[in-house]
Amino acid sequence: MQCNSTNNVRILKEILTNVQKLPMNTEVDNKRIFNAAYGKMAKQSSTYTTQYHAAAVTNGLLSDYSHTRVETKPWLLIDLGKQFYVFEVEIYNVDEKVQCCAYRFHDANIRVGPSLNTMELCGHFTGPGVNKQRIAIRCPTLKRARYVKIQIVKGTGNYLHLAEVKVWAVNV
Ligand SMILES: [Ca+2]
Repeated sequence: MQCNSTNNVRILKEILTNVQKLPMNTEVDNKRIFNAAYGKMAKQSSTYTTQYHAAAVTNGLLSDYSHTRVETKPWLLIDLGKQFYVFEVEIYNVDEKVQCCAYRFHDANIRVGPSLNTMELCGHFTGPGVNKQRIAIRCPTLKRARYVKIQIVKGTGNYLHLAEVKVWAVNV
């Protein structure tokens, strides 16, 4: 019994190690991971005022924000400029001491794709968000993508405002 139990633990450890390796692809194991969104172009479905431009989410500062007008399904789109292997989208919610209403970030789909008509779901955030929350959305598999779209898909009277979005990726 003792021997079998030890053996089972060893087998279980091997399985867990292999499962943890699954999301990674040997093609990218030795490549450097970086924030492919930094300094890149961004658009949003509408702009509250010019102070709250979409590219505020890719400027590396947590002190400024993108901000749509009130809509049913507001969205934010980041153009990485070329294709990368994307594996995680990291979203920084607002600081309520500067900007109100972190709860407004909720029920959001995070989609990625090589073109605007071939977007796939990377993950979903139900929320509602809390003050200065950092939300890491790990795609279930590596996604080859140039575009990253964040869109609130539930409810009405929604604003989308975020401090920063990092797109962790490796070069293709
Ligand atoms: Ca920012």
